[in-house]
Amino acid sequence: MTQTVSLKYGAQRTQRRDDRRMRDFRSDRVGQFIHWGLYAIPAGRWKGRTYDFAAEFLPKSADIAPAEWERLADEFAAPDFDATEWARMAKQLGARYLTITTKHHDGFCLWPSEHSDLTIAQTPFGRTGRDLLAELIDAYTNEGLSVHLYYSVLDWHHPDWRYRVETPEDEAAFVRYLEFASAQLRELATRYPQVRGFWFDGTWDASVKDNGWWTLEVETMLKDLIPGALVNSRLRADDHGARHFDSNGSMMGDFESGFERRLPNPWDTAVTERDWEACMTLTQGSWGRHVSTRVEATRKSPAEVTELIAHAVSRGGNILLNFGPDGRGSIVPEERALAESVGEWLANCGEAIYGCGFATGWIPPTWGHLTADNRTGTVYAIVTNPPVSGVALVHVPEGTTLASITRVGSDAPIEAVEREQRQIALTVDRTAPMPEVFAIAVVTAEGRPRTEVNPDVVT
Ligand code: FHN
Repeated sequence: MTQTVSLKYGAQRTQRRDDRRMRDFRSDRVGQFIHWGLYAIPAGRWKGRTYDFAAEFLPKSADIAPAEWERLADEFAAPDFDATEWARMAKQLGARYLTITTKHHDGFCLWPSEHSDLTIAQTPFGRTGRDLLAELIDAYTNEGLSVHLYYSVLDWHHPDWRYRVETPEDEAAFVRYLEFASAQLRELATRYPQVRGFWFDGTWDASVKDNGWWTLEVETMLKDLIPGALVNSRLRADDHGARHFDSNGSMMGDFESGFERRLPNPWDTAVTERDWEACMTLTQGSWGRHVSTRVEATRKSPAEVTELIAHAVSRGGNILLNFGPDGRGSIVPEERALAESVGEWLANCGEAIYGCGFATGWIPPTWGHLTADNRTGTVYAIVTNPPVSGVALVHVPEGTTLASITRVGSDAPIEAVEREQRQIALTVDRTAPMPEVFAIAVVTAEGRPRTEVNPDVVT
C-alpha cells in the first residue's frame, strides 16, 4: 500500500498537464537555451588567467570581489546584439522555443528591474533606452518561437540571500529576500506577459528547501498572472524540503528539469511517464561564453548533438541546447556553424523529432533510437551508431505488420529484408556524416494504423 504524506505544498496534480500550451511544449521537442550576462565579457578569463570551469562561475573561481565584478556592467554595451539575427539563427537551428537567462547567480538582471541596482539599466546598452528582453521576445515570437524566462533564485549579489537560515537575523534577511524575488518575478510576468513560461534554477540550498511554501506561492502567482504559464520542477520544494518530486513521489511543476548535461539511461522507460526536458551544454561544462582551448576541445559535433536530440525524444523528452553569446552580443562562429548543420538535419528529418515521442512496445535498439508519431502511426529508426555489420535490426512488435519502410530526408534506395521472428534487417551507411532516418509504418492485426505508440503527443 502506498504511504501518503499529507502535504500543503506538494504536487498540484498527479496526472500530466494536457492543455494546449503543454501539448505545444511537448511537441516542440527542441529548444534553445541562452546564457548571457556580465560573465560573457571576461569569458572565463580574469587578470591574464584562464579558469577552466563554467564561465558564469568566474566570480567564485577567481574569487572576485563583488564590487569589481559589478563594474563589468560599465562594459556591457553589446554593440553586436541583434535580436532578429539571434532569432533567425534559432529558427535555422530548428529550435521551437527559447529559454533566456534573465538573472543568473551573479544577480545581474537582463531587464531594468525596479528592485535591483545591478541591471541592464546601469549599462551603456540600457542607457540607450532599449529593452533587450523585449527585443528578444518580439524577435523570437516573430519567428514563431515561444519564450521562457530563466531565473536564478540563488543570488550572490543580494545582501539578504542566505544559503542556510541559522539565526533570527538570517530569518529576517531571507524573508526580505523572498519578497524581493517574488517582486522581481511579478515584475517579469507583468512586463513580459507574452512568455510561455518560467525556468527556475539555483533552488538547491537549504534556505529554499526550508521554504517550500514560497515555491508553491511563486508557481501559483505566475500562473495567475500568465494563465497556463509553464514552470519547471526545479523551482519546487515541498513541506519537507523534497525537491522536483514531492514526499509522495509526485512531480511538482509542469515538467521535470533534473536532467542537466546528461540524458536518461536509454533503457529507462519510467521517464516516459511524465514530461521532462534535459538541458545540455555544447562544450563540456560551461554555459556562459568561455574562451579556453581546453573547453573548446570538448565542443560537441553536430552529429553528437543530433544523437542527443534523438535520444531525448525517444524517451519522451525535450532538449534545451545551450548557446553562450560573446560579450559583444554575437553568437560565436562555432555555435552558428553547429546551428546550421543541426538545423539542416532537422529540416530534413524533423518529422522524426517534432511531435514525436516514445515508441511504446518497440525494443530500443543499440544502433540508435526509435521515436514514434501517433498522428500517423509511424515509428522512426534514427541510426546514430551504425553497426559494424552495416545492418540495423528492427523488431516489429507482436500484433503489428510492417506496411512500408521509407527513408526520411533522402531519396536513396532502401535495402531492407524481413526476417523471421518479426525482424527487419536494414542496410545502413556506416559512413553517413549525420544520422540516417527511416520511417517504419505498421498496421495492427485489425488493419488500423497503430495509434497507441505515443498517446501523449497530440498536436
Ligand atoms: O549553476 C547553474 C549553471 O550555471 C547553469 O545555469 C545550469 C543550467 O541548468 N544550472 C546551474 C547548475 O545546475
